Amino acid sequence: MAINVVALAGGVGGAKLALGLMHALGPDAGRLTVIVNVGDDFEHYGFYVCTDLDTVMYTLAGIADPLKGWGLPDDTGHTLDMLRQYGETIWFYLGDRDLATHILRTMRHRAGARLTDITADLCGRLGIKSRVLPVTDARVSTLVDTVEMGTLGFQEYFVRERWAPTVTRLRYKGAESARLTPEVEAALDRADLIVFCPSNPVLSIDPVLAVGDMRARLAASRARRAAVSPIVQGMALKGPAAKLMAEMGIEVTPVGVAAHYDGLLDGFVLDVQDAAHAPRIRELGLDPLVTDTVMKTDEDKRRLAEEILMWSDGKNKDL
Ligand code: FO1
Repeated sequence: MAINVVALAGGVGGAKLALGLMHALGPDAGRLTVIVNVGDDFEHYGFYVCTDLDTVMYTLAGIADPLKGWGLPDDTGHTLDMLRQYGETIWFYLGDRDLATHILRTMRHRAGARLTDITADLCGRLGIKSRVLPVTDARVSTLVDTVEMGTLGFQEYFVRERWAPTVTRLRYKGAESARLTPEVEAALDRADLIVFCPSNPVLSIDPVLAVGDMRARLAASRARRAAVSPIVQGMALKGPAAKLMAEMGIEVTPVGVAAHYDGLLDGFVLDVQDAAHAPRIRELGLDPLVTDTVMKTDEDKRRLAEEILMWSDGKNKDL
């Protein structure tokens, strides 16, 4: 039976599972909607840069840099070289080919187009069959309060400071007044399965949950809802998730992640290496799916996605 799937995603980790879901759905790839974080978006040299949207878009189009997971492979930095020649300090890499995306997005946004429509157009031109939606068309900015450097913008914290400062609080500026788009609302209403990708819970998923009535809609959804742990063996698969969770007082285990999403899930996917945590996941009232969650190859991504699709269908409930 064909089902409608929604994936909530941030950047690289989320994009990997989104790709697995797209492949697993095969001819039904059009039934996948990826709802993407916009808290990392910022304006840089006048360009409207949406890193998570681009990472998901490039990944689903099969053109993302396979090593970094973001940007385009073998991109050149001539524009940045010239900026350096002008004496600019370059701390954020914008490749020459990647700039094309920022140029088109910025141009169309200045002309009044919605981020949703711009993204749909870019994805269409790249031949992506699934839908990629920003969670909102409003501007939401993740702000990072730190001990050492005061408040930093997300990319200043993440890229310029290489997530070294100690975080005391995260704020998602603009999220409360932002509204979900009608496209996001419709996708949630139609969904049979909602997957929280293994993205950073506090940096990537929380800013999605903070928009409008997202939490209430997820809590009330009739869909099967599962999250995939980005924490394996007490470590983040990528990036600062473990460091940040510790700094914010969240237990750095799959149980900590599952508890963080309190009231929003039916199931929780944790790695075989963390199988010992399954009973505590059950104690939270969640159905644990213990499997290989480390996605190295496209086959890994597809297999994990297939297992989640089967779980949602009740076929491997007791795993
Ligand atoms: N990440 C880095 O660590 N350094 C960069 O210079 C950088 C540039 C960049 C440009 C475009 C883009 O789409 C992503 C980029 N990223 C870079 C990744 C990005 O900062 C993070 O992946 C996400 O925002 C976190 O999910």
